[in-house]
Amino acid sequence: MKYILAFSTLLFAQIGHATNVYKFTASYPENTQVAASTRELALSGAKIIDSIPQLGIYVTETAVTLNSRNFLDLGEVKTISLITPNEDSRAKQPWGLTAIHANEAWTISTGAGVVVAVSDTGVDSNHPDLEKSMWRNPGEMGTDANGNDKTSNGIDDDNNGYVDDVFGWNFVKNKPSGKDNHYHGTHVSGTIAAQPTKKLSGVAPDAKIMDVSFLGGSGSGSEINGAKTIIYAADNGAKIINCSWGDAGKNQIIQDAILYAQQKGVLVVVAAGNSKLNTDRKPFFPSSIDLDNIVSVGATSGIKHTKASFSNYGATTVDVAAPGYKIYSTAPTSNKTPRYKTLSGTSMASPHVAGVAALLWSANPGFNWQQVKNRLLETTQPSKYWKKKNLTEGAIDAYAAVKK
Ligand SMILES: [Ca+2]
Ligand SMILES: [Ca+2]
Repeated sequence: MKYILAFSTLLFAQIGHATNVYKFTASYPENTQVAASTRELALSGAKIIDSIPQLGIYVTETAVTLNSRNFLDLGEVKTISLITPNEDSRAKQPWGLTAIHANEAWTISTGAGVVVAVSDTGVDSNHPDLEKSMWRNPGEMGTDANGNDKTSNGIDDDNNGYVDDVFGWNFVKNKPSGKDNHYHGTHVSGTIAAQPTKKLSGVAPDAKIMDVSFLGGSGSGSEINGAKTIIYAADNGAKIINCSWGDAGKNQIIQDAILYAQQKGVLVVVAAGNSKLNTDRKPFFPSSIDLDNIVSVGATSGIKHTKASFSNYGATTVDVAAPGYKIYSTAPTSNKTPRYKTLSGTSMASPHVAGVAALLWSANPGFNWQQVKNRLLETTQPSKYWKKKNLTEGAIDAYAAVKK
């Protein structure tokens, strides 16, 4: 069968002017009227102002009329929000490490060789507990032919479309990442891979954090930029992507991006949300997206894996639980002083599972995402508090996952 490029439009609400998103796909029947390519779009005079070529998505400044019709309405492109965590002023030791048996797991694996992308508000790469944990793009390190430092020479040395992207990319400000627009991403990153100190350690301290941000200081960002964080991570070597965000609106572009990540062999760990809801009935996205490479995580509130009262749940839509109450972790430095915060939320639970996935993948580098996910879900600690409330009816167990 001959494949042709099909085309569809969807409304893209943007302040100031109407914008259309054109999606090209390769799966429409031959008798469909189509725009043959981006060339046809260009000939129409429409100016492409944004795009995700990997997903066939092109955003134009003005509506255009082509010899075609709408085939697929992806819905309004919208804003996505952080799952707002609750803050607690009392610093707590990271009890979550005890609950998931991290100490025992570290006798086998500490996560070396695995890159975990944090799609969030950004990461403070100067925090002393995170500095050594940051992924550094090997294609933007060293010196160029003119003897200049590749990290800051203003050149896209590895030709990946991003100039001087040492730690990843900040899609809010369209510049290299390594700073936090907020504090959420730095906290999530500490739970995954902070260097061990007397106060805390990440679950996988030898894993590397790739900083891909799309949520700004107010904790919101666009769906298209959210998709770009996932695409960037999948294209630049991340094995795991942590997404501690979401909302109740279905978002097709995010789904397409996670499917793209699946095709690149990437596991996506997501927070189930903090609305006390059964997401089997009232879905929460991306947690409720039906793609196999997603692991959806609810929050526990104690060492016995009690369900945190705020946590969403769902016997089919939530996979596993992890510590998400009064989690002590890194916060952005202020005047060169490293800071810390104690936060609660499924945003804090998801990075515990992303960290365990890194331990497991490091111990079994030949595994594919499906094997990693299967092992994570086969080795949970049973919890009566999660009976019929998540797929495994249990909480993550780092040691059981890596010891086989
Ligand atoms: Ca680059
Ligand atoms: Ca450079």
